[in-house]
Amino acid sequence: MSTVRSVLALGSNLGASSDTLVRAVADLVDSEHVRLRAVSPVVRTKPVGGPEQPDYLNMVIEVETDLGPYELLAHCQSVEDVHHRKRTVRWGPRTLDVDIITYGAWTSDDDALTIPHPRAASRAFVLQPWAWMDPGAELGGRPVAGLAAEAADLAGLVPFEGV
Ligand code: A4P
Ligand code: MG
Repeated sequence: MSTVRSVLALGSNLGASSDTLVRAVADLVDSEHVRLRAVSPVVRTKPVGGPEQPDYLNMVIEVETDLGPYELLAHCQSVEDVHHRKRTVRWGPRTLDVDIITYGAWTSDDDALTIPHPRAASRAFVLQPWAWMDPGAELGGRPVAGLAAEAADLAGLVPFEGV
């Protein structure tokens, strides 16, 4: 069966965020269709956009999957739901957000699933943990580490040392 490598970005700024991220990674790979390939460090980040809200914890993982892209999106959303994600304010605080950043070399401009994620290339909270996880990673033909270095929110990012 053919499989695809996909980078997923996780974020949380409500509740016990550190525990939520650990449990969400376990939930995402608790499927015979999804294998964990790599895990980034967790970073603490200043919120980008949206209303006044707490700092986030962010991380990325790389998985290998035989799910199609929309099946993977549904899987990610079901894990958000397990963690009581409520969709009220766009870019508002959340217990858990799981975004698909890349899905192999596949691209899509569908509003329901835009791949690569349309805002990933400018967000240090995605790019920096990704570059630490995979120093050779590229996005849109550019090194992820270089994109991270240029991202406006890099100054608000620090490694998370635990609670
Ligand atoms: N959707 C389209 N493409 C994708 C994709 N590649 N991955 C659709 C996941 N979903 C995708 O998402 C809204 C809709 O986007 C979904 O129905 C899906 O079909 P959502 O998760 O319900 O809403 P959202 O997360 O509030 O919106 P959005 O546009 O995904 O927000 P962003 O751009 O992800 O921003 N600051 C820091 N420091 N850390 C963060 O993690 N996150 C955000 C959210 C803002 N600021 C942040 C952080
Ligand atoms: Mg989202």
